[in-house]
Amino acid sequence: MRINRRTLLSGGALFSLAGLGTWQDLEASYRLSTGTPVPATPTGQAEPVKDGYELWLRYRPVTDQNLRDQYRAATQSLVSFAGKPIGESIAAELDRACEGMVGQRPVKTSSSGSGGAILVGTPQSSDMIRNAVDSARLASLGDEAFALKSTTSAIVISANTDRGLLYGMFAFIRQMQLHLPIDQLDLIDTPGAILRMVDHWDNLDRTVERGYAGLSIFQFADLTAPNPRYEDYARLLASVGINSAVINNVNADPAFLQSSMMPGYAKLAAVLRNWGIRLFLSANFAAPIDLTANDAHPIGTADPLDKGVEQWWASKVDEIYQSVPDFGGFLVKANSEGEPGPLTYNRTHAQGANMLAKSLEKHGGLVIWRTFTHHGFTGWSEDEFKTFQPLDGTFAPNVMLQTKNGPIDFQVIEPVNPLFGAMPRTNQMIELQITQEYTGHATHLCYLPVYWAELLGFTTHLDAENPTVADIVTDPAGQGTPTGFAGVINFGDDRNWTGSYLAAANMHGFARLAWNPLRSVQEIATEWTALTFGPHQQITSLVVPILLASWDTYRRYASSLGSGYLVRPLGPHFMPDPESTQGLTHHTDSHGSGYDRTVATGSGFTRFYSDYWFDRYEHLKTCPEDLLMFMHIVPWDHKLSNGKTAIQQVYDEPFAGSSDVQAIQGAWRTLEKLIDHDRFSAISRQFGRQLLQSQIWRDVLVSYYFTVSRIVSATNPWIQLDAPETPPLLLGGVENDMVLQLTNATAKSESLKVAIDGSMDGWTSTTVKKALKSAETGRSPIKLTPPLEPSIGAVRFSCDPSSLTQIGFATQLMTVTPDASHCVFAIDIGAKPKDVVKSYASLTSDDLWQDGSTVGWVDKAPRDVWSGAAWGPLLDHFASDSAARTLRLSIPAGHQRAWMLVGGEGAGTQPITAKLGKTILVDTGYLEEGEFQWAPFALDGGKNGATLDLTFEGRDGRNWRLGALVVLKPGA
Ligand code: GCW
Repeated sequence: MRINRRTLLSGGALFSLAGLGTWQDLEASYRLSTGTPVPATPTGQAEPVKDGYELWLRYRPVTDQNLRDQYRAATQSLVSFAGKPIGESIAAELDRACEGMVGQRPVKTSSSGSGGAILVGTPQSSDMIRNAVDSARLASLGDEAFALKSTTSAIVISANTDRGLLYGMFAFIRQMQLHLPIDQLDLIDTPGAILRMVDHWDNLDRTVERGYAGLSIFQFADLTAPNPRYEDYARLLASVGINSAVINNVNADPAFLQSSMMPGYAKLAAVLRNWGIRLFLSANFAAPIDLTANDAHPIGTADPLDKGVEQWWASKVDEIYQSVPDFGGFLVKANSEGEPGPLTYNRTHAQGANMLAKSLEKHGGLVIWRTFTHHGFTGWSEDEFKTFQPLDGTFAPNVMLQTKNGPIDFQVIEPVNPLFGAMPRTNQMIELQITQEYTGHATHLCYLPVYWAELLGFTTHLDAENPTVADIVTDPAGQGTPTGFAGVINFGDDRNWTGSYLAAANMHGFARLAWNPLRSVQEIATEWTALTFGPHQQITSLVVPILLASWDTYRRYASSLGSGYLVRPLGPHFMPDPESTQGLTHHTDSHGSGYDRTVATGSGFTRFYSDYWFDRYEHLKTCPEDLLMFMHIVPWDHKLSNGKTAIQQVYDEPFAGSSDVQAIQGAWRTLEKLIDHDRFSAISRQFGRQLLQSQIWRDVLVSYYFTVSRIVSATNPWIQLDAPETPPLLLGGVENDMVLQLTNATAKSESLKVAIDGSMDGWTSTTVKKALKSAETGRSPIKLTPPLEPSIGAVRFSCDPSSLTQIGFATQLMTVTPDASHCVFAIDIGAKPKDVVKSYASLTSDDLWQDGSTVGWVDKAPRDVWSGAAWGPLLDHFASDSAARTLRLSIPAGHQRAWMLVGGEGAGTQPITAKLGKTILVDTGYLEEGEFQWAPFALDGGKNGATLDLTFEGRDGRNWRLGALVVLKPGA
């Protein structure tokens, strides 16, 4: 079997995949065909769903009576020859599924009787099975293949191993979940990739690097403690064919290898083993130094050629296998982004990997060595290839190289990493990022399988066979060569696992492509949608196109023409900030934009590909247009195949992408009757947030490109309100002086009248009048009065003439905090007096409560921290601690409204509660990275005033942080 998808990485091809017109068409045609107006209120007709916890393993009653009768009749009994422990999982899952869908559990018997039976076993285990399936063919397909066959009296699920049976069982259940017939089953299936792995970036303290769904599901402090979630996790992954899990971050704390962790690994691995999943660990290469530091004879080096180091690893590995006999091996990030590695000792990556491989070999373990290395932005796309390609053929047989799909870092779009196929004597794995670090976190819908399928189908043109990336990372010839897919998983301890309900589609899609990279993405998306929302044609016909177009929609507003890395490098990688990477990842000026990676004049990256691709990538004229700015600095007047100039394209695409989001939002609303209220409304809210964010991307990028180029859009000229460098902080309830920077990006002179938009409740402003010539920028003062109550978010301005297209007028992010004159307390927390917001009090770790104070920390104060993130005043400084801390306040009589400011990055995204005694005043829940929130609560000073102790605390002893506290005067 040779995979022979032959597609180019080109935007046109991708979008046609969805087979759609515009979203507006889609929504209109839906309404036309059904005659259904958008309902205003939930009807309650949809299936009830508690919380989305089941993901794609929902077993809802089959309502069609005929189908239900058919399923019932076919699942009367279970005859299973599967061994322990997987056989028990199979039986339990069939019970769950049949009970849920047809209201009966199959009776366990030892031979099939007259009623319909599910027969589970290898061809060797029973004559009936042997006769039913093509056992020779099945045998040739290896350990994980399975066959499903309907006979007159039984459903036969057969495989060569228990793991194969497990996958066959899930495939059978899926038929029923999708309401498909089960009386004609006749299929044999086998996975493409040998290792189908999820990589968790979970830390010991349960934070998740680039995680947007809460904390780690793994309770690392005590993995032996029972946790039903582990089993559900394993079931969910096994059901889509995942067979390996790396449970900790590649930025690995050496403590993960401490002996005290072993009992926990033994417990967890046993749960995973029940579901055919092998446990792997990320290992810190310097663990021998760290973990022997307090010994009588510390090792003091991690040099892979040092005998002591080698012995340390060998005995560590033996120790792990004593607890976890089927331990999978180590994943290693070495000499990358500050992680230790063999280069420190003048050894190669191969020497480092092979030393570890030796200790794992006798146990059947693997070393998965990441190739993601770079030395900052200069040469980022070249470093990895130059470091690893020359090492081809020098890695031990049980080493696999794990390579990110592209040469940079999980951008919206990148070319295929040239290492694929360039190391024919090395085992290669592809690393994809399911968690959406650069593709919108849990806010933007961005269905990545569409992109991944294109990457996997990329033809390398490296030799006469012309393998695709999929060929390289699977085992098309069935030779058992280690190959694989690793996906950086998006699971966390949020009840719905992935933060956003829709983001679960990326996990499902990753696994399904790892199983079969040739499967149509449309089919995969349809399967997920039907499993998640029920197999209703009306739902799939709308949701599937939404999924399929969503990556391209995101690409259009975030990465037109392959312009990449337009976010602040050391930030959360969520909001656009093109200026922060100017000169690093793009060179944008009045002539053009992009990055020169050509041999002729640039970094030479294009030469890493086959001649076929080199010839195309090297030249502006032949380079695929969706990668144009990745490979070249593209002159603004460069003509594209659609007849537009490059500048016109980077102007038009963000407008189109953002209006697609609006159309998607509208289309989604038509599903209100068909989807349970909780998920329907959560997803509606998500699309609302995505719409604002897409407008921010559009406004920031087009205004940036205009500001540097001063070229007026030929099709859709606009006027723009330029965003200030840091979001402003305004005082509520009083007049604030601000300066608006306005740009006329139209071809004519314009007289503009700008004021706060009438839809901004409680806000007033003066009106700015500004006459600007074409392409002119000017600044004007404005006086702005926000309401007293604190708020944070997008502020809208109106502009006359309103017929002009307006950029930036609805997307200015601002923080409002009440003017101190209206407050009992207006406290900027963690900031020294010199950094404090005007008229606010500072509260630092020095301010302990004393007699006569009105506010102060009791006993012990939290730390003062400066984020260094340039969020702006009030937001940059905060107090933080992992322990609960108490703030004593002396408040006047009466009811008072109070708010605390939370948010930021890292610990700022964690839930924080404020308590008064035992009463919880406020619990913030998790926040998005980079998000801030004013969390409201009420205080009561009684008749005579009161001294109150507020205790601030993180969830499960986690770090919390607090940026400000305001208490309004009674009646304010
Ligand atoms: O650039 C990045 C991410 C890091 C990540 C790293 C990697 C785990 O921003 O968060 O670290 O890639 O893949 O190693």
